[in-house]
Amino acid sequence: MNEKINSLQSKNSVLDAMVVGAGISGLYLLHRLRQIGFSCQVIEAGADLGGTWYWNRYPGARCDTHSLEYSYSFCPQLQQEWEWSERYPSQVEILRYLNRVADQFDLRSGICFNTRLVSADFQPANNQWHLKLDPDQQLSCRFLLMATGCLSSPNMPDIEGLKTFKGPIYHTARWPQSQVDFSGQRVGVIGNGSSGLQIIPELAKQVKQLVVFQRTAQYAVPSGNRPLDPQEVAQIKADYPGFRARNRQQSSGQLSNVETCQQSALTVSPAQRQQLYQASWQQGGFVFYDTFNDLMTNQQSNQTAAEFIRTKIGQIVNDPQRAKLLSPQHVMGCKRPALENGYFETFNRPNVDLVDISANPIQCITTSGIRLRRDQEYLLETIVMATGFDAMTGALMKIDICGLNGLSLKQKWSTGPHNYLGLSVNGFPNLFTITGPGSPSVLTNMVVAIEQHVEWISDCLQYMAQQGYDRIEASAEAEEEWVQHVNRLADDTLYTSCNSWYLGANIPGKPRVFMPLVGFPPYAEKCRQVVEQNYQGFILS
Ligand code: NA7
Repeated sequence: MNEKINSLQSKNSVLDAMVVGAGISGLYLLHRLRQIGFSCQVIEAGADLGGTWYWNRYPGARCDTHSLEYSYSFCPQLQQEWEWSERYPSQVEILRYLNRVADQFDLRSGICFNTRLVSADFQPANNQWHLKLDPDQQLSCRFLLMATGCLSSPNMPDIEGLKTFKGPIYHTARWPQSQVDFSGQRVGVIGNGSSGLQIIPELAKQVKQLVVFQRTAQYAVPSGNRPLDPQEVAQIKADYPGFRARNRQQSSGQLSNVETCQQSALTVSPAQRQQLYQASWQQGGFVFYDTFNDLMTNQQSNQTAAEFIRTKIGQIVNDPQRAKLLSPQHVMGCKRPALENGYFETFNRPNVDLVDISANPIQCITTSGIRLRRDQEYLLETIVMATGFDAMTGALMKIDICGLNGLSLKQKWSTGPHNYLGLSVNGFPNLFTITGPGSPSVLTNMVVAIEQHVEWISDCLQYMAQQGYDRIEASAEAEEEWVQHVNRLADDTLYTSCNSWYLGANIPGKPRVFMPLVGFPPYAEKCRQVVEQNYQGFILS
C-alpha cells in the first residue's frame, strides 16, 4: 500500500493533477503546479528520480546537448549557482543536478517511487480521471499529465533464444544500479545508435574481447567534449536570460553555427565547402550537421556532408575493409545522427571485432553466444543490447488509457499518433502529454521543449481555474489539421527517407508515421497564438 498517495488522497478526495514520471518534465511540472496552488502528485516507476538519466546509466552515458543549455532556465539563482564541469554533461552529473533541483524545491515529498500507472479511465460525469496503479491503488484526479518521456520504453528485440543465454544480458536503457565488472570477458554489443556509440569505446577498454554486431553503420562526428572554460561559463552567466532566449530562437532549441548555416552547401565552391565542414568537425558537436542550411532538405547537399564523414572514417580506421563497413550509406540525419568520443578509433584496437549483421543477420542467441544465419557462432560471456526505444508513443501505449465513449488511446493511435500541438488528444479531455508526438520534442534541446510545454500547460490550468472551466479537450478539426501540418513539414525534409525510430520503423508492426515536429520557434509561436485566441482549437467547458 502506498502511504504517500493515501495521505494525499485523504486530504484532497480528488487530486487536481496526477503527473506520471519524475524525469525533467515531471519535476518541473510538480514545482509549477504547486506554485499555482494545485494539489499534485507524481508517480514514478523507477526507484528514484531522473527519468532518462536514472535508467541510462551505462558506461559512457552522456548528453549530447551542451551542459549550459541542457538545464532548467526557470530559476535564475539555480542557473547561476550550478557549476557544470564539462561541455557535455555525463549521466552522473545530470543526475546530481536533478537531485539538487529536487532538494532545492522540496520535490521528493511529492513523488511516489516504484509506482506505475496501469490504467486511466475518463469519467465524463464529473470530468475526472479514475486511475489504477501498481502496486494496487485506485484514485481520482482532475488532470492527468503524462511526463513519461520520448525515449523511455526500451526496445528489447525478440531474438530467438534470448532467454536461453547463460550469461547476463544488459539493455543500455535498463542498466544496473551497481557497477558491472566486464574485465577479462568476451562481450557482445548489439546496436550502434547513440547509446552503442557511447558504450562501445568504454567497454573496449575493459573487456578481453568486444564483438560489435552492426546492422546499419551510423553517422557520427566528434563531440569535442572537454572541461568547460571558466571564462566561457562566466560570459554565458553574465547574460544567461539572453543566452536562453537565443536558444529558443533556434530550430533545434540550442545554439548552433548560426553564421555558416545561412547558406546552401551547393552555393559555395567545393574547396570552401570542405573548409567549412572541416571547421565544424574541429569545433565538434551538432554544429557539423548545421554547417549549411539545406542538409536536411536537399539530397545533393546532404551527400556532400555524408561523403565528408565517410572520408573521415576512412582516415581514422586503419583497416580499409572495416572503414568501409563503418561508413553509412543512408541519407545523413534521417536516422538521428550521433556525436562520438573515440568510437571510430576503437575499431583500431586488437580486442575489438566488427560483425556485419546486415549481410548475415542474427539467427538466434544460444546458451553461449550469438549465432548468425550463415553458420558462424560468436562465443560470449555477456551481451549488451544497445537497441534503442519504442520512441515517442511506447510509454503511453503501455498504459490502458480510456477516453470518451470507451475509446482507448491504443485504438485511437492504431494508425499513428493523432493529437493537437503534441499536447492534447480529441476524445481524451483533461489529458496532456509533455513533449508528445506532433511537438518538436526529440528534434530539439529536450529541456527547452519540456519547459515550454510545462509552462504552457500550467498556464492553461491556471486560466481554467480562474475562468471556472473544468474540462479541456482538443477539437477534432484542430487535431486533423495539426496532424496534416506535422506530416507536411516532415515531407519537405529528408527525414522520412530511411527507417528510423522517428518513423517508428525500428518496432515491428508500428505504424510508419513521422512523429516529431520540425522546427521549435514557429511551434512555440503557434502555442502562444493559440492562447492569445482564447485557446483556439480547444473546447473548454
Ligand atoms: P537507436 O538510435 O534506436 O539505435 C539502436 C541500434 O540498435 C541501431 O544500431 C539499430 O540498428 C540496432 N538494432 C535495433 N534492433 C536491432 C535488432 N533486432 N538487431 C540488430 N540491431 C538492432 O537507439 P539508441 O539507444 O542508441 O539511441 C536512441 C536515442 O537516445 C538517440 O537517438 C538519442 O536521442 C538518445 P538499425 O539502425 O535499426 O539497423
